[in-house]
Amino acid sequence: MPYSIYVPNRYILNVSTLGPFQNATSLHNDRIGLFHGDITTLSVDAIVNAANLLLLGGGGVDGAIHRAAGPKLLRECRTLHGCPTGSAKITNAYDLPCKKVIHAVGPIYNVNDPADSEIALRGCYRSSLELAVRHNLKTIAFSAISTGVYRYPTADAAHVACDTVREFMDSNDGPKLDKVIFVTFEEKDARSYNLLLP
Ligand code: AR6
Repeated sequence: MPYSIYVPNRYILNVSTLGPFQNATSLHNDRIGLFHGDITTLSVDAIVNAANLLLLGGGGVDGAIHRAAGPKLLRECRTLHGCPTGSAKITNAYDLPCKKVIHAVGPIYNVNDPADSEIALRGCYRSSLELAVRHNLKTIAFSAISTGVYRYPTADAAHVACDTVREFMDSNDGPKLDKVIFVTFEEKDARSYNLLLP
């Protein structure tokens, strides 16, 4: 079924034209999309921030989300008292066009223990999806958690993201979500997701 996202002042993005998800059925393909651009422009139910343990803002996508949401976001984040790595917390979205922001804390990639980093990254995606379902949110857009200053290799991170989302969609809670969108900002991220979601 065609599905569109309203991108303010820009254009209507039709994500139904996206290609198949590797090892996935049409059940997955129809409900997973890619968007190349700024996550703060998406009027989905929830966007997922790549935050840090303190949840008090920062650079990268975290900085962009806080700038676009306005100072009330930081005020609410202060009441959350941080969040452990591999987990996520939810706030209102204030001046952003989406309804909620889910703040996920990705791992700082550990070259000496990549398995540990993977467990934490999977935790981010799973916790965010669980929060979305708990709050009755149907459309969720993920930033490429940990692939910036936290240095998680992009292709590995994209694989973890796709695999965890597919697993969730196959779970009992999976049908409660209408659409999951992976947002790529840099070319390297776009290339990795294009390979997985040709
Ligand atoms: N829209 C979508 N994606 C973006 C945007 C944007 N506006 N801006 C950057 N990205 P990073 P991390 C992509 O470094 O690695 C912060 O200071 C970017 O290209 O933002 O999880 C936090 O406070 C990259 O692919 O997050 C933490 O301290 C992805 O977002 C720390 O950085 C994630 O890059 C978290 O590091």
